[in-house]
Amino acid sequence: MYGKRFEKETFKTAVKDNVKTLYRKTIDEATPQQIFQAVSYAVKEVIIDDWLATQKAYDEADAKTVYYMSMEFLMGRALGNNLINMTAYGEVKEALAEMNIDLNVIEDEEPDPALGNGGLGRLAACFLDSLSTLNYPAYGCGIRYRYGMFKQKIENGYQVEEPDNWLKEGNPFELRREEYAKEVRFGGNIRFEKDPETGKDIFIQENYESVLAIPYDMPIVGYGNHVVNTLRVWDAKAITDFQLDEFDRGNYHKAVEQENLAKLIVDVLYPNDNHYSGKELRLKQQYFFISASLQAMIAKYKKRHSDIRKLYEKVVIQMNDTHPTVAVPELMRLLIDEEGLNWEEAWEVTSKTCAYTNHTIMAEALEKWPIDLFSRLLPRIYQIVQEIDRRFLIQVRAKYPGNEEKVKKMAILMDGQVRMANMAIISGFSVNGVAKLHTEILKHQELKDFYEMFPEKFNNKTNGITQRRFLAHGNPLLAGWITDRIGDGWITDLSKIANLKPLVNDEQARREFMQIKYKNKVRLAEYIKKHNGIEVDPRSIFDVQVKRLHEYKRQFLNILHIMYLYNQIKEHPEMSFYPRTFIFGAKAAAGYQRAKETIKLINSVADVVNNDRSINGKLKIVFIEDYRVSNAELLFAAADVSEQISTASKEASGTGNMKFMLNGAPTLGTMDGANVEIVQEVGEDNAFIFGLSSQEVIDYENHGGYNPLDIYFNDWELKRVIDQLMDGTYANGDHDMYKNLYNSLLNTQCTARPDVYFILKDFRSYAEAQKKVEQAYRDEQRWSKMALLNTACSGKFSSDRTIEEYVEDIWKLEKIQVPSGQFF
Ligand code: B1N
Repeated sequence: MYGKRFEKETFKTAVKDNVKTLYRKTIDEATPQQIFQAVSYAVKEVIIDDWLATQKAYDEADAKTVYYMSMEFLMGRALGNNLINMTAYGEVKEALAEMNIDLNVIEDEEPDPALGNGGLGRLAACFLDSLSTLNYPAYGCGIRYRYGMFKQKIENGYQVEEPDNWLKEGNPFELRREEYAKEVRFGGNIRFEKDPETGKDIFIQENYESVLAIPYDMPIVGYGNHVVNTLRVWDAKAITDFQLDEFDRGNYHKAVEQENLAKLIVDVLYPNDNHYSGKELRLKQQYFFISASLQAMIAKYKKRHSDIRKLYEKVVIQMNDTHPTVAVPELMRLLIDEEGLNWEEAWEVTSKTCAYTNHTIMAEALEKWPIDLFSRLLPRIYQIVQEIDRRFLIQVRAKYPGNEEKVKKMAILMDGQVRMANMAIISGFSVNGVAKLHTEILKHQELKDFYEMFPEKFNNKTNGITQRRFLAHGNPLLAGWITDRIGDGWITDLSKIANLKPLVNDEQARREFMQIKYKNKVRLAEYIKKHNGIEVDPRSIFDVQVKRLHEYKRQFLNILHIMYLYNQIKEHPEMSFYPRTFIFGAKAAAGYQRAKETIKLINSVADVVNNDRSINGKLKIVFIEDYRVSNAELLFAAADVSEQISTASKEASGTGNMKFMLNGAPTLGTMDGANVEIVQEVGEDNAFIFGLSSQEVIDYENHGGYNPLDIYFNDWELKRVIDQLMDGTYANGDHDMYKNLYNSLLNTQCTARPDVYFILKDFRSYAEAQKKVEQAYRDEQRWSKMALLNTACSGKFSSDRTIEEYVEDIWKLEKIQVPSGQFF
């Protein structure tokens, strides 16, 4: 594949040389971090040649390229993943071992690049992996945040946030590309003139502030195909030192302001998942990376093409939720003001270039910018949005004469706000949801009016995950076993994993499969011992819920049920009870009070239960600190049960659910998001489904909810659990600690609806499903079949499948073959 470059002796020499040139040290003197850097540079050197070869092949083919625009890319560590994809992991591991270096230890030296919150950002990362593996030309475009997702510490049971200084030691894989810098302008006013020669309107932005956007490129290595695409993330720098105009020269104050703006703009990722905060700085971030990316995209196009009206033949822009949708008016601006197109021409190009993915129906996540803020920050962009809106409303009124209700619902500008989703739907050629159920809800509820007007734009693209990271890298024992049994075709074609199905009836195979699961549980138990100081029994059921902390995801339901189990065990010590380990991992947005209280509750219950000797270790509760991509890989590999218990209709898709399934953990979940499709693939008997359906939830919501007191007063065991929130059992006698959580369920004083997420309503059904999990687990034969079947039926959930669907229905790309770049 790579000539001699990964052969042991060559690679060892490369590493030793790097340690020498970078640190003036011998390999024995180097620290693990220095070895990580040296190894990474050795790997990068090989990547660079393929990177060059790839870009050359794309140029020669004049290939159409997708630009995946996203505020978040949750990449996770690069070193191990790059080695896996270069099919050099084994060789390099052995080469390092010969120098007494453990590759796993070196991998742990790499900070997790965490430029994302949760599912949306991780999906973007999986998509890039698949695009490269499937030979499609692609750019990821985003922001090089100085600080990524905060590091979570647990102190006295509470979450404490610490800055994630991920660039502290330098990022060996990135490439700074100063020569492609672009200027981005904010604020000021727009002066309008007529060009004396052509008579055309000209718009001149005056009194603006500007920053310089500097791209950093990160290689995205495909699996075994020499393709290297680019993730381009933008840094900001003040422009003042070399480019103030006549009027501003010597304006010290302005220079300082622009310096500050540049620093601030890329300083930190907003740590909100599924929540819109409406901050001016966030809008600045959005426009900053979009304007820079589009300028670069157009410049690249113009190198080979003279007619900008044909732009859509060579590029397509996928907007990852509404966060990058300012791309629509910015592309219009560039085409009209910079490229000289008229409105109709620019509109044709823009509307054939832009496509939008919707990731949530949570009302609090909808981006609606106040018009005063939006127009002050982006005056020219605002004019363009007004014109898009004006022209669209003419269409609406023509189609629905006299129906001003429609206008109100569909307009972009309404009630003093800019509604970004409406703009994206109106302006793009494609609108997609991220799982079947979610897309149906979009079409028939949330976006009904738009579906009626533009049915042809709507389509579904059920999410997926990359098996390279979440099986080949994260679970090497299982990956090796699967390859022994069915060959390694599954690595690039996960549908082949269905070839494991016959093994479900092979007792020996099942035993081996469960032995691997056991070893992975031991590996996780060691991690837990080291990080939490808690002993857990790898023979107990590992029941895992890892995801962002959000009320709709219902970690609260999980912990209430654990409190209920604990009461039962205490009350009936003689009762047979299969030992269980409940594992949580979750970050709460820094300002999300109820979410933080839930973390405290989980940790407090853990303290009480884990230290109660009278229950003989039947129950253990573990909260994994700082849940992130690297420890996620350990968790999926070791899980017996996958908790996917969102209120039906609220989780657009979920992707953790797929990672558990791939690693052989049956789903305990509601009929929500992609769970529905998981059950379809694996069969109802191989999942544990409970709770209200999405239609039932929606019906209740349309009728003002339900009365949780009816349940509270009629279910004494549940009532006891809820009362324990207030009686100090888990709060050292403090009666107020969980007051907010208690009120969210029963809420007798507040104005909001009580139990918005139907926790009490679903409690009994959840407890019964948990009972069934226990029964199934006791039957080793049955459980091993179920677990193996989950892995064998996970083929659909590869992001490779998802990407092929995007390509076929939306992007229309061609596969480009890349020769090995080793001769550069
Ligand atoms: O996107 C994932 C889905 O699998 C999840 O179900 C969905 O919850 C998640 C605002 C979001 N939707 N919306 C966000 C993230 C950050 C932010 O600032 C919204 N995340 C999702 C992938 O499709």
